[in-house]
Formats: sequence, C-alpha cells, structure tokens
Amino acid sequence: MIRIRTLSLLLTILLLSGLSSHAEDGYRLWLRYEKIPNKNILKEYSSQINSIYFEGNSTTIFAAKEELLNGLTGLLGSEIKEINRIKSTGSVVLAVYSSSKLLNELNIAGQLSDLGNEGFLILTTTVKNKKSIVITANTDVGVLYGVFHFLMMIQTNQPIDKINFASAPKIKLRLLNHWDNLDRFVERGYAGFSIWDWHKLPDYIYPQYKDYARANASIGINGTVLTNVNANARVLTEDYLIKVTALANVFRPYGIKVYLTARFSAPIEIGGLKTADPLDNNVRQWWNKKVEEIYKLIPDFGGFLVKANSEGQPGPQNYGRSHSDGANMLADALKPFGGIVMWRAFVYSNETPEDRAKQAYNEFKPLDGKFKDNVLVQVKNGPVDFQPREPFHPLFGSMPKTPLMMEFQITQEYLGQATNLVYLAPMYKECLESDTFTKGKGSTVTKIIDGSIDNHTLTGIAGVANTGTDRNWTGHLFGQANWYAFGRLAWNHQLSSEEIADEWIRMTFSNSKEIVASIKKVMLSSHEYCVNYMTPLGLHHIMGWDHHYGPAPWIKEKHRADWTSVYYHRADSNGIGFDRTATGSNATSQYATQVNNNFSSLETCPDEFLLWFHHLPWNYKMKSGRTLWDKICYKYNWGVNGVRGMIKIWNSLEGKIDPMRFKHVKMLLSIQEKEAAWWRNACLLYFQTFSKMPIPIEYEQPDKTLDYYMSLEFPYAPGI
Ligand code: BDP
Repeated sequence: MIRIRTLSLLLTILLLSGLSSHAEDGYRLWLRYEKIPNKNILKEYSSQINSIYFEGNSTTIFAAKEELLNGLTGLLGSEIKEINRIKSTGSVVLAVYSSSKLLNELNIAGQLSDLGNEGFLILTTTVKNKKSIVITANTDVGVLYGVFHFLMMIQTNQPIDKINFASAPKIKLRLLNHWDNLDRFVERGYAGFSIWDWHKLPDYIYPQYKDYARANASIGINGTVLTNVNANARVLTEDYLIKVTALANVFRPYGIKVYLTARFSAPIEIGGLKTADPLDNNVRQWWNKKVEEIYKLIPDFGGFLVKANSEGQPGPQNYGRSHSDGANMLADALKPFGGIVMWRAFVYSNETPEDRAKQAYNEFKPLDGKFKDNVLVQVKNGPVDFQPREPFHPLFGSMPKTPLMMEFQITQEYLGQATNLVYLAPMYKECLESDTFTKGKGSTVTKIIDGSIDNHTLTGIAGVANTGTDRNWTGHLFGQANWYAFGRLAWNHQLSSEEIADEWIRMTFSNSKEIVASIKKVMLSSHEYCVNYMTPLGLHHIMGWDHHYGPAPWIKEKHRADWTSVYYHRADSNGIGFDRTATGSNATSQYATQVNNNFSSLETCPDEFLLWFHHLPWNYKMKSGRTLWDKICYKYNWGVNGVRGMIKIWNSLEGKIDPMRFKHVKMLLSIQEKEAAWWRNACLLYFQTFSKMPIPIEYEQPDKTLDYYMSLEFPYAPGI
C-alpha cells in the first residue's frame, strides 16, 4: 500500500514536472528539445523524418549536425539515423548542405542568390525521386541558421509537409554587448557574475560557453563584445588576448565573432606611452601593432566598441581631437584585417549648459561624413538613457552619410532589473517603427539602421546582455524572452512582438493553447504596465541614485545635476515636466519638422511623451477631461493593477506548467507587485508635495509616509 502511494507520488511529481528528465531550472533556455507530448503531432513528424543526410565537414557543419541530431532525437523521442548517400528508395530524408551537386537537381539557384552569406532556405521537395526536406544555404553558417529554424518549427509544432521558407538577415552585425568586467562583476548585471571566467581561461572551458554560442546562433546573433564599455585596457594585454582567443575558438563554429571594448588610454596604461592622442604617430603605431597582434591570434576578430569622453571615460577630446579623429585612428588600424569600429554616441557632459537629451546630436551631427567606412556610430534607442519609455533618438535619420547602429538594453537596468517581468519586444518595436520623417514619410528608424534608406551595407544592432552565472542565465526566467526577442528582431525586424512571444512560449513552456494564450497576455501587456507604475506620461530618470533600483524622484543636489531626478521631472508648485519645445530647451528642433510639430503641439503630442516634451500645470485638462494630476494618479494605479492582473493569469497556470518554473515566476511576480506599489506610492506622495492635490479616493492610498520611502537605502543592490 505504502509502496503504491510512494510510486504514485513519484509519478505525480514527474507528471507535474512535464515528465521531464531534466530539472526545469531554465538552463536549457528555448532549446529544451523535450519529446513532443501530443501523440498525433509526434506521429506526423516521425513519418516525415526518418533519416538525416549531411554534406560538408567544417566545424560549423559539425555543430549543425550535432544540434539537429540532438534536437530531433529529443523532440521525436527516438534516435534519427544518419545516412551517407541518398538512395532513390527508402524512407524520407532531411538533407542538409550548402554546396552540393544535389542542388543542381533542385533548380533553386535563383532562390539562393538572394540569401547572401547568412540566409537559408528550407524546402520540402524531392531529391533523387525521394520526398525530402532540404535545408540549404550559400554558406555553412547559413545551414546552421536553417537547422535552428527548422528545429524551431518542430518545437512550435508547425507543419513541415510543404515548407518553402527562405530567410536572410536584414541587419549585418547582430551583437550582444556584455558589460562584463575582468573581475567577473557585471555592470548592470542582475543574474550573478560574468559567464566569462577570465581567471580559468584559456585552459578551462565551461560547457556554458558552447551553450551560450548555441543559444545565440539559434536566434542569429553573430557577434559578442566580451567586455564592459567602461573598459579595462588589460584585456588588450597578451595574457588576456590568449584568453579571448580561447572563447573565440568556442564561438567560431557558431558564426559568432568576438569583439572587445578598447579603452582609449590603453597606449598609456599598457603601452607605456605618454599620450593617447589619436593624431600622434607613436600612438597610431601602437594601435596598429596591437591590432596586428590580435589578428594573429584571432583571424576573424570583429573589432572594437568604444565609449569615449562619456561618464569619465578617456577619449580623443582629452587631446583636443574629435570623436571622428579617435574612431578613424582605430578604423585605420583595423581596416587591413576587415575589422570595424563601433563608436558610441552616448556622450553628454554636466559641464555643457545644455539639455542632456540634446548633447549627443549636437556633438555627432556635425561629424556626419567624417568617419572612415569601417566605422559605425552606435546610438542608444532614446536620447537620454534606456528609460522605460523614450522617444526615438534624434540622431536616427540625421547622419545619412554614417552607418548608425542601434543600441538597445536587454538587461533591465531601468525596467525592474531581474525582479520584474517586462517583455521588451514592444519597446524595441516602438522605437524601430518610429517615423523620423527625415527622408519623407516612412523614414522609419528601422530603415535607417538596416541601411535601406541611405544605402549603407555596413549595418548593425546591439543589445546590452542580461546574462550571468545564474542557472537560468538571466535571473528572471522571462529575461530569456528579451534575449530571444532581441535576436529575432535583429534578424528580422518585421516580426511582431506577438509572433516572437508565441515562438518563445511554445519552445520554453508548451504548445498548449491555453498556456500560450495566458503567457502571451502577460508578456504583451507587461511593458506598458511597467512604464505606468514607474514613469507614466513621459516622466523619466526618477529612479534610485547610483544603483537605479526603485523610485527616487527626490534626488537632487548631487555632484552632477544631470544625474539627479529633479533635473528631469522639474516638478514645482506650478506643474511638472521638461519643456523641450521652442519655449524650453528646444530639443524638438533636432527632429524633422513633422516630428517636431507633432511633439511640440499639445494637440498632437502623444500622452506617452507629454511630460518628456512639456511642462504643464497640475490642473492642466487632459484630452480625457481629467486634470493632469488625476491622470498621473490614474496611470500609476493602472500600472499597479496591471501587475495584479498578470499575477491572476499566472496563478491560473498552477499545475499546468512544471512547479519549479511556476513557483520561480510566482515569487518574482509578488516582488514585482510590491515594487510597483512602492513606485506608485513614493512618486505620488513626492509629487503631491508640489501639486497639493489629494490622491482621488477611488485609488488605493499609500500605506507609508514619504519620509519612509525617502529613508530607504540599498547599498548592496546588485549591478552597481
Ligand atoms: C548607463 C549605465 C552605466 C553605463 C552607461 C553607458 O547606468 O552603467 O556605463 O549607461 O551606457 O545607463 O555607458
């Protein structure tokens, strides 16, 4: 009796954990390859794939084969046979190759010619009279991407009997930027320490390195900047370059190039020179030699990412030179080897008596046309700094002669860090789809960064990574969705947030209609809720000092005004908001006329950006008829209630997904609810000291005093 009970208990546990032989700790990301639970679908697939035929023997083809074999074996629950010749009799075959005589038989040269170096084609067809699914490309890495796409199709239960699907990336450089330090501390990292164990490199290679490469390749990411933009010159010393080489060797089969951040003063710090002046011959020689040394070790090294003359980092302006002087010096050194420079436009100075939101444009716009052809200028999505919501950066469209590279943040520095579930695809899409009007209607940010408007072939997009040593890689399981979404959008910016969420949920959790619909609902509304419980109506930069955790609209009188909150919200007894129209800082003038007019007029300025561009009285009448103060109260409450709605939906999934991940997310959602209410209470109480108006009684009233919220300290908040 007891035994039977124990047995059934064990069975229940197994069932609840999705009958998985693996702990559902999130380590496998979206590449779980669990056996398809639906018997009919499984049967359908099994009848269409019985053997695999591969051609090619590069390390990339080997990686593709390994992935396909492991993936299919897991998904179909039985081992797939590899054959070394396609015979005209026998069972259905999955054939994978990039250059093969077999291709002639298929008559697909036309289709292949559009695919470039990374695209792929998946085709259900006949090869040697036998029904086959062919995965092919012009290159081995294209084949690898095709394999991952095919596995995604199976993971998401798509039909494979009539595939004719071709895809090529729209942006050339699709990179993660790791803000990882050599001591393994990750700046703005909320998932533990850096996954790069520099101390044990080059000899100790963690399995995570390969799994990281697999995950990235599966979403088309083709480069990784290993080190923090606040750079340490030491990574350019021989000892460290050997360590970098070891990582590059792991990533290479997966089509991923390594890049490093170059500290501008490296010639002084590790080169023994007296200057880092970019026009000094010795300095130029030093960089030339350094780059040569790097390429000897890493022949496909990608290039440098540089943060210069920003937030205390050294740069060409220390020597009276311009950003283009600095970038071009490095570009010259990299050019013979095919390397590139990504020079960041994230520059602003507290000493410049100008709205911070305007400074990057003022600095960089005059440099358009002055950069060498292997330089990209990397621009953050918005003009301030990765806030929960920002209008698009006015540099997009303003430097037609320069390839501009997008920089998004995947790590949620200002979006609840690793305790808030905030799906970022809608935020990325909002920016990408913004119309800059710089070349007439339809000049979207997307068309600027994919090069189509200004005919650039060197194009790029970067995401500041959210990975760390946490077992599930990203701290919050749903952080994985943001990594996934970034990669998918970098490959194809036409995908919708919903399509991407759909794929990710099916691969990560389940293909059950109910589970997919519920989780999608949670994800798709999460960003809007977050914006509203943190910074509604265009408010921005009102977070905690230094660590950026939680609300602190009261921050003032610090050594840099542009790092305080009062600089941005400008609340006083008259009203709130930053006048960036012609009567104020005139930041709106940096946009094309249509956009300028749109943001400048109270008639047309979207509510989402109202207080970003306007300073308005507390009793200002909103379009809804509410006063501004009431609307602020309404919005904060809407955000908090939204989180409660997310919790309800999540709780409805209890017992339907494995207990480990269910509980993980449930606990984090309850933290998120507390944090959302904290944001609302602290901000409303603080702004109320100026508005002097009551929080309407239909809303939940703060349960603590403003003094209490202001007294909170977080000296050990992560990621500082
Ligand atoms: C800010 C971060 C800071 C980064 C900086 C940057 O707080 O840690 O160094 O961005 O992008 O948002 O350089």
